[in-house]
Amino acid sequence: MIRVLGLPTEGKENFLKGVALAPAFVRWAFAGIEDASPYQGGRVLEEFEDLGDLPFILEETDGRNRLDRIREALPENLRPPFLLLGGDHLVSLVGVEIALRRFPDLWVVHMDAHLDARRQYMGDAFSHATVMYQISRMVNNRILSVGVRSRAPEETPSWEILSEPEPDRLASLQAPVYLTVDMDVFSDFPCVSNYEPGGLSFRDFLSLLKGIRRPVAADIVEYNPLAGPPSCGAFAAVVFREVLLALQER
Ligand SMILES: [Mn+2]
Repeated sequence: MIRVLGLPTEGKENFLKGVALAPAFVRWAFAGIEDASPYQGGRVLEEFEDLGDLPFILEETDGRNRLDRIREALPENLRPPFLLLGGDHLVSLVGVEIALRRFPDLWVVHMDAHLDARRQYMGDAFSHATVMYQISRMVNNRILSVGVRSRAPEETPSWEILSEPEPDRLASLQAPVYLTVDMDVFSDFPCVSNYEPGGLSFRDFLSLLKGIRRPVAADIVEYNPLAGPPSCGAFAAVVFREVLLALQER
């Protein structure tokens, strides 16, 4: 059974505060949408094991410290298949760590407007801006990034970045996949801390999602309920449902 855990966390370096409120908002909006997906042939969500939300982990020191606090707070029964509700993108580091224990050949599909490939950000090696660099070292560059449209000169990733949404490239992966969805990957989702114009349409997202053959764990991060209208909650809740359905055995 799929496990769901909310990680209400954000760091001192986050530009616009509020992403720690996302788990509560997604759950609230999720109660108001249908369990069946019109995008996945009417498939209906099965029951999942809800591990609840951790208490707020709001860090004013360094990211490594925040990671340790998240690790200490994780329930022992968190193992694949699972879906983490962030929180900022640092959450993915913990998610990949756990999925890797079970699947050493894990690949990571990374949907994001940003590369998050900095070595350091504001003097810190562990944050939403460095998380994919850290993950690339854990999975030996077995990452596919898609939706990226903002890149700092110092970001020199050694993994593959798709210039277009290519579901077939995702479908070529036979290995187990960890999916991380940074909500700023979407072109029409204003409720994020670091908005970038352009990006994936919801339909692009759905076809990419369907392209993933063996999803084993996922996270949805960087939704900031304070950054835009309440309707963003419904959008995020539908993304949550679609990712849960993708994790559900087909
Ligand atoms: Mn990100």
